[in-house]
Order: sequence, then C-alpha cells, then structure tokens
Amino acid sequence: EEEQKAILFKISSHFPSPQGVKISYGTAGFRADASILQSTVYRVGILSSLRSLKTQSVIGLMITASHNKVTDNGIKIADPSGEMLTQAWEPFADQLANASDPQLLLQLISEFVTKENIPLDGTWTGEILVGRDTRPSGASLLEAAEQGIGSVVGAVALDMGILTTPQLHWMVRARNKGMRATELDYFKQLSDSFRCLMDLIPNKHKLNETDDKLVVDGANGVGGEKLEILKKMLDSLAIEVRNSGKGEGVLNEGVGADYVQKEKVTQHGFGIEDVGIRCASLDGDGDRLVYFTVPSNSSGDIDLIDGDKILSLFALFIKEQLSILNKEVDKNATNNYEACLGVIQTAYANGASTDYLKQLGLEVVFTQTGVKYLHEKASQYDIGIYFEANGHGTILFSECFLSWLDARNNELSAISKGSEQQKAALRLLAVSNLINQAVGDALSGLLLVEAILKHMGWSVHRWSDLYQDLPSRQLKVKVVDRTAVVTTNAETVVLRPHGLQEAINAETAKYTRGRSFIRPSGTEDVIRVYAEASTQEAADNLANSVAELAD
Ligand code: 16G
Ligand code: ZN
Repeated sequence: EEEQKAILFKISSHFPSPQGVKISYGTAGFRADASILQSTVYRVGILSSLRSLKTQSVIGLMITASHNKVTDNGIKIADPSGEMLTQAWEPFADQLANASDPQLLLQLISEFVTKENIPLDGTWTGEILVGRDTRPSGASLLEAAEQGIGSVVGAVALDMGILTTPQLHWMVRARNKGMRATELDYFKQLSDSFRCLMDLIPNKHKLNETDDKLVVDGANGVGGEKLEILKKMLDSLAIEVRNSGKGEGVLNEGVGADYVQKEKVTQHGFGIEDVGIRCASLDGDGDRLVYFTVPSNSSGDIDLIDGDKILSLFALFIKEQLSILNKEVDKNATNNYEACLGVIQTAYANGASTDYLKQLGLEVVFTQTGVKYLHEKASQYDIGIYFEANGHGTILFSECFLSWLDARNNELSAISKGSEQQKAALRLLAVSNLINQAVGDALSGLLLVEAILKHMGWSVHRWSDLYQDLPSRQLKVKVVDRTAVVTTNAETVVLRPHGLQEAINAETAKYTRGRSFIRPSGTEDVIRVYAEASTQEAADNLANSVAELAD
C-alpha cells in the first residue's frame, strides 16, 4: 500500500492540473482544448484502472473529441459490456480531474478505494484497452493515459492503436464475453453478418441493380479510414469514400455527420454531380451516421435522412421479421415468445418520426439527450432500438430473447428449413451480430441500412418518403451560466427559471404543429433551442422568439 502511494505521488507530480479551469465530465466524458488535457487524461487513466479492478473486467479508454474541432480532444470510458461508464462514478471522475495537487489526489483515491471496496492487493490484474482517433494530440494524450493506468499497481494498458470509438467499445464487450477481439475480428463479424443478411434478400429484389453505389463522407477522420478497409471485405456493395482523412481536408471542418445534420447543406467534397445518389456521412470518431441526397435544384441544401429515419427503417424491418416469425405459431406452444420491442428517442426527434413510429403500433419512449440515457432505457426491452436525431443509435437484444431465438432457429431448421419463418429468425440473428450492441456505430449501422434497403427493394428516395420531416430549427444562445436552466420530462419542460416554460408555451401556441424546447448543452457553454412547425419560416420564427426568451 505504501508502495502504491509512493508511485502515485511520484507520477502524478508530473501531471499538475491546469490552473484556473474547472473541467467537468459532461454528457460523454471530458472534452476541452487538447493543450490542457494531459493531467485530466492521466487521472482518467487512474480511474479506468480502478474501474477494471472493481469490476474484475476489461475496461476501455478512448481518446477522442468526436465531431468537435481538430484542436480539441477528450476522453471516454467504456464499462464492461461496452457501454458508457456508469453514472455512479462520474462525480469521482470530476473530483479526480479537478484535484489541485498530488496530495489531494492521493487522498481522494484512497477514500474512494475504501468506499468502493476496490481490491488493490494484487489478487486481480486490471486490463484497460486504450484507443484514440486521428487527432494529432492523440498520441501524447494516450501516453498520459498509460501513465495513469500504470500508476495503479496491478493494472496494465493495452494499446489498440487508432480506432473508431465504437470499435473500442466493441472490443471491450467482446473481451469480457470471452470472444476474440482484434480489429480483424470486428471487421469479420460485420462483413460476415452483412453477407448473411444479403444472402437472405428475397429473390425478387436480388437482381435489382438500381442505385447501387453509396458515397460516404468520412469527416476526414478515423471512420473514413476504417471504412476503406471494411469495404474491401464486402462483395455485394460498392462504396466510395470521400473525405477519408488521407487528403488535405481537416477533421470535421465543413464535413461530417454533425455538420450535415445541423447545417443541412452540402459538405466539402459533395456537390451537383452527386444529385440523386445515395450518400452517407460519418462523424469524426465514427459513432454517428446520417444519410442524405443532393437535390437537383442548386440551392446548396441537402435532403437529410437523419437518425430518426434510420431508426424508423430499423424498426420497420425488425417488426416485420418478428411478425413473420410469430406467424402460424400455436398460441399454446412453449416455443412462442412475444418479444417486447421498444423504441427510444429524445426531444430532438422530429415530431413526424414519432407520429410514424406510433402509427406502426410501436412503443415510443423519451429520455434526455446523451447515449447513456437512451442505452439504459433500450436495455430494458427484448429488442430496444434507440437513436438520436443526430445519428447516434443502435439496437440492443436481451440475452434472454437471443437464446430463445437461437433455440427457435435450430428447431425451425430441423422442421422447416428454408421456410419464411426460419429466414426471419436467421435475419434477426444476423442483425444482432451486425449491429454494435455496445454503442452506436456508424459502420455497422451503415451496413444494416444497406442490407435493409436491399431487402425492401427500396431506393434512398423511397426510404426518405416514409414520412415528411416537419421543418425545424436549432439555435444556440451563449449564456453566463447554463446551469441556471433546469429541465424535466426528458428535457421538454423548463423547471427553472420560473415562468420561462409558460412563456415558451405561449409562444409555441401561436404556431400550427408548433413544438419547442430549450436545454443546457452538456458539451458546450450554451443553451440550445429547438423549434419545429408546419413551415420553415414558422420554425425559424419560433426558434428566434424562444431564443430571446432564453437569453
Ligand atoms: C454528446 C453525446 C450525444 C449527444 C450530444 C449532445 C454521447 C456518446 N454523445 O455528443 O449523444 O447528442 O453530446 O450535445 O453520449 P449537447 O449536450 O451539447 O447538445
Ligand atoms: Zn462521435
């Protein structure tokens, strides 16, 4: 124990916390200008070692700032099943990051170790998989993380190199399930299950060669780089990657899913020559995906197919497979299983998407913004599909449902091999292997979209026409203290300041199909405003007046 203290004390004195800045864990880990992050990353390294020892599992540490500008960076932790760090440890992360000197740091750690009963006696070896995106600051920050991990006796770091965030989460999950977890294993699982879905495409759609090509904007980041590798393993899909990170373009600058979704204009590398083609865009660390098309008018605008529409496509397909599977099932038979399907959205979901999903007869639930909230909710269903409008989402399958499905598939393959029912079972199993169940993953999401479009025999336009988005507008308001705004009901209602919600209601009531809310950002010092209404002009006006109220 004394030895442990000495090591921590010695190493942490090389990582003084930055003066005069308070850094906080936020919605998805720490994010800031890369130049001030050395000590934070070092300390999160320590935390990840403690987390690994506590859970006796492999933990992940990812150095990325996602869609933020290239000079920023950040850190996210992946818990044993590959999901985001438990919220219960976030306050400790905040305390560690802001501890002003090594003495205080040591004290915090030792109190926490006692409180959480973390075994530091060497009976268990902690293991932390570390990865980073393509930011230039990544290499040195990763080193700081390794120093932090190494400061805890009995914990080791394993450098997985440059990865997308979802790849690292996937590896952590796979390792803890006792599976092989190299990058090649990841690519193999995706391409194998994609092939499996393509083999199950109904015959009538197999020959449909129309709109075959997919063009993908890689945000000049790691996602584009990885897609270049993955696409070589796919034989039935032609993908062209632009903004792949190999050219001159800067990460996230005028490119990427965040830009496309918020600005709704063509990004760098796309233009009039792409009219009508199926296009997709990834974000800087490959965990968000949106689709879009360039319309034939030369407005510079795009037709966005956002996370809500990806969610709708997935939900439709899964629902269809479930109903085929349960068709002709003897209601009294033991092999009958009414899978509980749930759909999770946030307040940012376009109202038209929610109407559409409900009209399909689906259960739609809302949570506040941030993957950790959606993921938690989705995990309560047999099949939980979650998506944020910004393109982050995935599908979760419960262990219980999957083992039933597996058994059912075996049964069907014995009694009615090749039947529609068995195909439905195989498709659902393939989806559970293709989709990254640790976290939203642009690469696996993209392959699932492609397989489903092919299955339906749909063009990108047919998909886009599932429903018409209500016009919407997002604004941000710079404020001195964003914590002054407190919300409830999945961020749709303002509790404080008093009277503000009533004022928003009065404003919103003036508009046909008007809906509006404000919330403090979890990643920036701003208040965000969202408004939708029946016309773009009305949505803009509503957003502007609500922004004035919030100011
Ligand atoms: C982070 C979240 C994302 C959320 C966004 C909201 C994760 C992995 N990412 O990027 O889900 O939509 O923050 O940002 O949780 P905001 O609070 O600034 O609006
Ligand atoms: Zn991201």
